[in-house]
Amino acid sequence: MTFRIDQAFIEQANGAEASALEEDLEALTRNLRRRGIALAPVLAALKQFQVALPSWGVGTGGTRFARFPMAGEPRGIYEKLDDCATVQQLVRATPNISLHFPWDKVDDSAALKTYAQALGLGFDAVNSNTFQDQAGATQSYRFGSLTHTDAAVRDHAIAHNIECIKRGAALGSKALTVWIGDGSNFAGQSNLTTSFERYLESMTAIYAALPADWQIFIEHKLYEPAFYATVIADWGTSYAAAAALGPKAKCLVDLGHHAPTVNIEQIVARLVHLRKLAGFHFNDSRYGDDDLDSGSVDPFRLFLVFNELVDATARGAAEFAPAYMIDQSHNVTDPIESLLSSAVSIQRAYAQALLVDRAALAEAQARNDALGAHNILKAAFNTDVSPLLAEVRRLSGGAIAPLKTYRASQYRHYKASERPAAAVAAAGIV
Ligand SMILES: [Mn+2]
Repeated sequence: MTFRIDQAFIEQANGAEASALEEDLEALTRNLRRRGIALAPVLAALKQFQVALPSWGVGTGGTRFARFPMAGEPRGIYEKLDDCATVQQLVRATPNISLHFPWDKVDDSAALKTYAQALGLGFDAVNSNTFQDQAGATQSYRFGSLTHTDAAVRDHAIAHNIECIKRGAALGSKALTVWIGDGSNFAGQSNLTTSFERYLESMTAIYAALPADWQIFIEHKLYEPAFYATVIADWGTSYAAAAALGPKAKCLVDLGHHAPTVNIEQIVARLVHLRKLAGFHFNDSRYGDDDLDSGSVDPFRLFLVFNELVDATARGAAEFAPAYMIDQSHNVTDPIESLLSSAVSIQRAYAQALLVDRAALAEAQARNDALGAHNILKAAFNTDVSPLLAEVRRLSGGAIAPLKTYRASQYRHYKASERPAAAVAAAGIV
């Protein structure tokens, strides 16, 4: 018997929160009305918002040093889907799951799809993995994959990516995300030009295998595991590759994959302008690719990213349909709790961005009123939108207080006895 949180339990928990929510929502509605902001369109936009969950995010992550497993962790893709469904049940904004192959490989894709559908889940972009060797592999990625000097290794990596497309197509996915760890640890180790040329050649072969309605997302990352030079290190290289490949290729922005002081919202603006923004891997960081919970370190930056996205939508930017996904490593928390709170943080940044008075902002910018313009952004950022987010969850059947309701359900306690410890697949830090 698999424990699931009963919908009646959520309704009951909501009952205890309802009157406080009503009061807070009334106060916020009055506040927004004074500022000339209508609630209905904001609520409607929030109801539409979805961010995908990473299958590997429901397991305890790890660092380069260690992983500290917790009781009740999912032991395979079916149990991962159970946990993702629990997140979705409580927040109602995460109905799609992003799989990672071969970690989530199954023999029967149809059975997996049916199981997911029964839980109300679908599948987002699938991710390939050529940054580690799998048991029994005939080629090694020690010195690279799609950019390897040996054509046999490149072909092996290309074949894996094409297999990911086929597996994803069987599940209803529409995109392949490619991140490679290829690069060099020593100056002189690789030729900086030819390694990129080999990447383009390999990606061209993968691109040719995309179904008509598929896209390929190129994920760049500044460094790690290649600490001297990474082949796809920045958005410029990613854009060059996407432009060379064709219209189905776009650039994916993982918030942690930049130098600490880089202006990510400006990169977002550039990719929107170039019609090449694929979407996001959301997380937060303080030093590098820390994969911390979204909005936990710098919620203002997350807001500024969403400000660009809402601005692009308001302007009717062409070919603009970014995919949103969480990509985090949960080292010291219950992963479900981190995903619940991260999904809410991402929605919060979006809601705040929806409150920006764009006409007033454009006017202030035209007048070169620097502080006036800044204060318009700050007024939106400083608005506590918690009641709005709770109301959207309540209207969709979710929990007014997701974390509190999750803890009260004792979900993890039940899973600890249902899922005796077993060897768990490696954590994903990409
Ligand atoms: Mn990522």
